[in-house]
Amino acid sequence: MSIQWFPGHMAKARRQVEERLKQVDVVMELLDARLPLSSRNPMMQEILSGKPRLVLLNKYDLADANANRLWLEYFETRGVQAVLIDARTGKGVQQLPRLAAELIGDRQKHLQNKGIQKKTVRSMVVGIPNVGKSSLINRLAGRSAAKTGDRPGVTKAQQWIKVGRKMQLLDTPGILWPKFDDPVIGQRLAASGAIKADIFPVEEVALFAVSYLRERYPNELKERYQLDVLSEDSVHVLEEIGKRRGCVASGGVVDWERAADALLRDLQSGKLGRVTLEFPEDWTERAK
Ligand SMILES: Nc1nc2c(ncn2[C@@H]2O[C@H](COP(=O)(O)OP(=O)(O)OP(=O)(O)O)[C@@H](O)[C@H]2O)c(=O)[nH]1
Ligand SMILES: [Mg+2]
Repeated sequence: MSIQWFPGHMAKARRQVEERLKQVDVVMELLDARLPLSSRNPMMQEILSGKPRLVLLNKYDLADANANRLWLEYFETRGVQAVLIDARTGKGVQQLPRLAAELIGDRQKHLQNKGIQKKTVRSMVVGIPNVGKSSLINRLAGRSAAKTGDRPGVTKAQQWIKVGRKMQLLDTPGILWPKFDDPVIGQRLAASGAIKADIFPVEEVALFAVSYLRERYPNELKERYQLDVLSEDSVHVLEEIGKRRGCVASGGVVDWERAADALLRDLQSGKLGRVTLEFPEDWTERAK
């Protein structure tokens, strides 16, 4: 299934980013460390080409440490500077102003040679909904300047936020792209919590998650739900999860929606352990 977003809304979001870009020295592109390429907006790649850019793999605390290493290597071998960060606790965030300054250093020097002294670095923070843009800005600013929330669509409009005297950050609303070429991208995004629950049926997303976890993280699945054996049948596994989590309707039948919600909540909050939803090997060369 491919999902269609509202084209008018997306066109507006794109325009807003494009308009601001002229004022911006460096872009911080936030990706979700659990699904770096599925959370990378292809439209952004077009708009941002030519701007100094830092790729930040956020929520690395929720992602598999081994996969984090593989993803860093992936970007490095493609000449893209990527950094693991945890915007919630601030791990990895401290180095960002320095990295941003280094990235734009040459340009600054060029301006200085012409006698132009730029006082502030302006940076735009972009990424899909719920990836942690506002959280990162609050970390860098050292105060709660931007509203954050555990659901997509919290930031509604662009907002400049001052960080000390030398930096200004532009918070932007999360942008998803109009159509996912590959349905699995939509499923991964939904499983990670980037897509509002009403777009995909929650049971479908949970079944996708179960079959993925059974393949890549069978022990985490077994341990969390005390399952001795993992059935080959994802529906059966979800039924067992529902029973273990007490998601049972009258007559003893499993309430699928509640079971699906429970599993996805566990996955998204890290209760299943550190889980990465895609590995570099899952992608072919088309993705850069
Ligand atoms: N575990 C973990 N949670 C994070 C991290 N960064 C952000 N979060 C959580 O993710 C949720 C979304 O954070 P926001 O900063 O509101 O995300 P956003 O990208 O601004 O979202 P929109 O404004 O909706 O586009 C919040 O519940 C944050 O606490 C992180 O590095 N690790
Ligand atoms: Mg936000």
